[in-house]
Amino acid sequence: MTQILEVRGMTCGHCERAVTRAVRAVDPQAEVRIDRTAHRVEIANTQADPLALAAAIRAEGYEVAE
Ligand SMILES: [Cu+2]
Repeated sequence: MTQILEVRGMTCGHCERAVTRAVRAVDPQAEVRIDRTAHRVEIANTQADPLALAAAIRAEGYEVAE
């Protein structure tokens, strides 16, 4: 399944990598595509709990819309 999250606070490639790492820590098989200007994080090929993914991204210091 594919999940789309709205994530605020990503300003550069480092942020994108931090978010990608956080997602992969929850689900190593997840495919992550990020458009930071659109605040869009697409997580494909995942069975992970959306709340767990959001929590991992928040733990890196980014804001995830409900
Ligand atoms: Cu950054």
